[in-house]
Amino acid sequence: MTEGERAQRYDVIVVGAGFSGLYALHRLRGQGLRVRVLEAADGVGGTWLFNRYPGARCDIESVEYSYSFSDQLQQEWSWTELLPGQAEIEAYLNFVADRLDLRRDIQFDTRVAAMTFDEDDASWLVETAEGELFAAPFVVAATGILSAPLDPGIPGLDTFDGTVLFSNRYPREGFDFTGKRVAVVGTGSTGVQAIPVVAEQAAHLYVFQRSAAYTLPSPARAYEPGEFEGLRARYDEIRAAQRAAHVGAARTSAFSVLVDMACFPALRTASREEQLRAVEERGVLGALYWSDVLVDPEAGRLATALYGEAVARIVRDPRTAASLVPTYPFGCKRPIIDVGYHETFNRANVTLVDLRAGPVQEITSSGIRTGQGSYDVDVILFATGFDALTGALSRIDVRGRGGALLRDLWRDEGPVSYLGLQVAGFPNLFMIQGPGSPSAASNFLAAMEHHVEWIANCVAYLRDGGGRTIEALPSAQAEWIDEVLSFVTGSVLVHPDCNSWWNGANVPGRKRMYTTYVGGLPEYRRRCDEIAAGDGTGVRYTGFKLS
Ligand code: NA7
Repeated sequence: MTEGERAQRYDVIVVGAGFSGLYALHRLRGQGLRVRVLEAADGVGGTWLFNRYPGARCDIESVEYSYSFSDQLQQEWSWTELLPGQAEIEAYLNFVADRLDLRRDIQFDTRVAAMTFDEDDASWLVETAEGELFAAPFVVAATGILSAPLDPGIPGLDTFDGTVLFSNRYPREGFDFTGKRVAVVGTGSTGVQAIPVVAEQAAHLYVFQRSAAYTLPSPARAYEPGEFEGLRARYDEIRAAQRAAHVGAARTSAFSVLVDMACFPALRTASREEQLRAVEERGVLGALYWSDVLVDPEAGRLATALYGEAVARIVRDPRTAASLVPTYPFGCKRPIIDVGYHETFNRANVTLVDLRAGPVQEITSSGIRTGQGSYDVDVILFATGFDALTGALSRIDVRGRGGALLRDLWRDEGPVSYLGLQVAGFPNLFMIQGPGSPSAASNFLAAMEHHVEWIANCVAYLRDGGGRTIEALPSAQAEWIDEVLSFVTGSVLVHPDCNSWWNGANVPGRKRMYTTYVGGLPEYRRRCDEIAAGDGTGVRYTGFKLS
């Protein structure tokens, strides 16, 4: 018996049961397809299942960070907070899975290890880590953009006598930091959210900071009585505004700051008095809310200095305050919003270890040794981020035409794709939020729903006689990546001092390349629709080869 004959056959295999995988299942199943979702975890939720660290919270408003495709779901679910916390999002995804009866087509505790395209059969053979085989003409990789944890790679971790925690694999039962000496390593969005919460419990908290973060006060709060009900009655209007918004979010989000800045005067022409007044009135926001900060490097430098002044008004110890000022321009990393982050450094039980003064050298049995001294702790919480965008698929042996490995292609050429939906040489493999799409620079939910619908329509077209395979043309892929890069050339997003998961520079050995489409979701949707409609001669899916 060949592997193909042994395999369980479906019309579509979906990898992952997070936000994307659940909607892909619902949509494709609704088209009468036999769909199997393979999920490594024991429940639904994807990234939101694993990232249960203290303070984990979404930075986009709940009424926009939720499915819009079903008014029934919208009307039946009640959000309790403006920016939903991890637990509420996990509960929401379980509600959706139950309400849409999705679990019967999801196989949990099943990690996909390899996917190989069988050119003769025009189908994918999917092998799990447990040795099960599945085959389907189509695979939808709903593997998430922030789902492949990035290990810190610090020597000696296995010698540590205390407890090691990872924010992106946080224990389901939680962890009590009370009375413990704790190290948090990493000050990205995750560290910035966790640090104030851990500080309230720990006997002492050491924050190991490699790069300082620009962080702005979060508007997180519970909804007032009746407030959400008022919003729920206006979902049509809210979703219409969201659809028209450049980033797929028209209300409060971490992105609003970038949009709001444009409404303010220029920093370069502001008088010193105006600058100080801005900081006095709006704190750190006053340092950054100027229209020229993102577009004029000199204004960016002034804003960083002003941000330092704003931080120094909050953080009492001048050395700590100075350490909390970034050395790269604002806007080149995803904006971070926080609840009491800077204030936390005024606590007597919190110490900032600025690794610019001496990097981490090793983990010892009793703690962390750095170039500036050793720190004995009971617990180390790593908030060191992800191998984002391409990491999850790169960890699977994805072999396309001629046995080519996707991870090798991305290693050599960078994270290339056509529309972020397909990669040339990998027919019938669809990605949700692949590199080259608006994913990381948008409201993931809005971008994801569009991708699922585009893919579902494409599969329907093929099955209706359009062809057995669809495959991005290398020329179309190259042109698309050129276009994606053209949006960011010379911008703060490709600043050489900026190492982030947005450009892959946070992963040792990965090619540094910013390939998120920043032309806006409405324009991206228009382009995708235009491509699907074809060139007007009856040939659909421009830039793809259908056969
Ligand atoms: P990020 O934003 O990638 O942040 C990771 C942090 O960890 C960042 O401060 C890193 O410093 C730091 N880091 C990584 N490796 C090390 C080592 N080895 N030693 C010390 N410090 C290290 O990930 P997050 O999880 O915070 O957020 C990711 C996204 O999730 C976020 O943007 C939201 O969209 C949700 P660096 O900056 O590289 O110097």
